[in-house]
Amino acid sequence: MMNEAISQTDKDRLCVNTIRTLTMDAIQKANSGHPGAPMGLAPAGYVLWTQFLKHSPNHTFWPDRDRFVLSGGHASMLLYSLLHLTGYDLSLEDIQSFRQWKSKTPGHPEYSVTPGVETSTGPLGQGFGNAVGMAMAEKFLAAKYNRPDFSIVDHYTYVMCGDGDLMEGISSEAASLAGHLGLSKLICLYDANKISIEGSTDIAFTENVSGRFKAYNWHVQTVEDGNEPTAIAQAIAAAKEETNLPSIIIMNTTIACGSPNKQGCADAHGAPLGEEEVRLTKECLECSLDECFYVPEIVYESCSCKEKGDQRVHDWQALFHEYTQQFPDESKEWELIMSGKLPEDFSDILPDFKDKAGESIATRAASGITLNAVAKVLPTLIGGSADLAPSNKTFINDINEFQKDSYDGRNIRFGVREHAMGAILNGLALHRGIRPYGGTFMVFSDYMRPAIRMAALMELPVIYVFTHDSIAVGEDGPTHQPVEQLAALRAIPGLTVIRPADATETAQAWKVALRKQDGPTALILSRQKLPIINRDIYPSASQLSRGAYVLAETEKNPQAIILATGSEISIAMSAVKSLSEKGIAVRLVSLPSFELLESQARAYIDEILLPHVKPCVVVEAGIPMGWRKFSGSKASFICMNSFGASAPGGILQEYYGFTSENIVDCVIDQLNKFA
Ligand SMILES: Cc1ncc(C[n+]2csc(CCOP(=O)(O)OP(=O)(O)O)c2C)c(N)n1
Repeated sequence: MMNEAISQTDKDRLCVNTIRTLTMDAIQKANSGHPGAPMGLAPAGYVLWTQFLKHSPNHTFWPDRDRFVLSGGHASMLLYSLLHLTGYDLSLEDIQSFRQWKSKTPGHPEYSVTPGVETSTGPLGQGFGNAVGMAMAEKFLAAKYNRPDFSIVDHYTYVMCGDGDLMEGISSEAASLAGHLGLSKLICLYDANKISIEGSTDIAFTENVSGRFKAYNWHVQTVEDGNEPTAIAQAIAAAKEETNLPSIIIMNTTIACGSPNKQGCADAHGAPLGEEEVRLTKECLECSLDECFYVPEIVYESCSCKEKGDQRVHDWQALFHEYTQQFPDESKEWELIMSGKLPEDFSDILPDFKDKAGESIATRAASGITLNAVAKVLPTLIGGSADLAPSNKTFINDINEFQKDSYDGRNIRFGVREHAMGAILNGLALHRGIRPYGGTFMVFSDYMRPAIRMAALMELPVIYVFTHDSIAVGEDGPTHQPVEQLAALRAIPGLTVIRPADATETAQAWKVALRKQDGPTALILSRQKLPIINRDIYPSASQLSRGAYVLAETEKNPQAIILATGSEISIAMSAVKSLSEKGIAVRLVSLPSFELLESQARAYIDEILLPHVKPCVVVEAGIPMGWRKFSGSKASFICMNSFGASAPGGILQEYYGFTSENIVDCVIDQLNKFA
């Protein structure tokens, strides 16, 4: 009865303030966290989630839900409060366990830990890039699968970000591309509270954000008082009306809004307010002082989105059912792509390069051939390169580009924006329905490393095509010659790194990458031509899936082992021949992937590496870091221990010891050492 007497404005205020009190209480209890941003963003979060966001707390993976990304992940308590209040499977007890071991409310939002969290955020700017990827996924899938009267894909992507996100370069890259592509269903709510950790943003960030986004071709609005729900609602409604450009709503907010002594102060960014200040704030907000984590019943009533969400899902399912009747082929394909599974005939289509045995092609070229073959049976394999498609061989022939007037295109032009490309690939994968890939020169994988790390952390099936993989790049010189990147990529937990030796291994590497549903894969490919191994003579390249296999062996009981990868395999093969002519029995192991090998049973690893055979030579044109676990510490390493140089690749290979003669000498040295 009492509830009916409360005006909408009062209800709104109570809901907004409950987000603030939950935030303060959880952070106080954990004795750590970031209260400022959630308190300032509470009105925007409340308005967006209860009035605009098309979501369903009971159906967290419903394909046509709006996506919401909290790019400033430190503001996680905002998201947890919204999830709890709108009806997700996130209880008050979960909120009370904020930041605790095994809780559903970790310090920063984590994908697959909390229902309703669409991506892991924390490294500033990544979420912004993810959101651009999600909005691209929506445009692509809508263009591909919608039919007149059947808009089965029709949703918005909302991203909330702060000053920190917009200071990071990745947001500039991603926003520039979003503007170019006219991603009109991407709406950014910018928390312009003018505070970051060190104090006022005036000390380092005085640019004209509005002018910047206008220049990117975005629709720009400013909400003068970001504490005013109606003004925010009007701005979101106007952003939705915009059908050509992505939108940013610059909301002038106050960090820790409501706290009498801490609002507007940098102190409130990343530390609990303190018990006394929490009490004073609750007093100012006219909230209950008696109980912590108190949520008035009327707040639950006002915020719950369960019923509305169930209805939306029901309506969508009815529409989709009708779609399956009218468009059986499309709907079958839709089910397949949303499941992430590969079509049954997928393996048959892989090139085997049998008729080319003995010829030479670069593994990057073999990758391009394989990509073009598999693209025929994988309708949502989409991707591109950071302006290096002709070099990376990432273009799918006879298929459109993904552009403003052709969202059904599968060739994405990322521009020279490696970092944003990485985050966008993650967004495409997070959206679901898409198998994304992206390429660049391997040396520039460093430019996208933070996004690769996030892909690995979230176990996203993203594929990286890294070409020009060693000093053999040659004339472009040491700036373009990766040396430490291979080891650095292998250092990322959960990233599968594969460096195939020839075209046949390259096709198999793609197969492994495409089959992998639970993590990213980096394909490490040569610029230079490499001989195609004759698989009628040598063991099948399909053994690549085990990470390592015996490629050549002169006798049953080898005296020494050579471990090599990628372009060094062909050199090692010729060394094996010379050694055998000298009567020395060696085993050459092709070891394209550490991670795949380490996932094998110990017995297999031992069978391949023969731990009792001590003499060992490792040949890889990268730093030797990481190899000792396979080779033993007394092995000989023909690896790189410095940067390369500007000269033709062949000369560099010779200078740095990547020759058959040097391998032979090293094997003989090893035999002497262990004699
Ligand atoms: C890439 C990256 N660099 C640094 C940080 C550490 N950090 C977390 S929040 C923050 C300041 C962010 O300021 P703002 O976006 O204005 O957030 P607010 O102060 O409004 O909460 C920094 C530097 C980070 N999380 N990610």
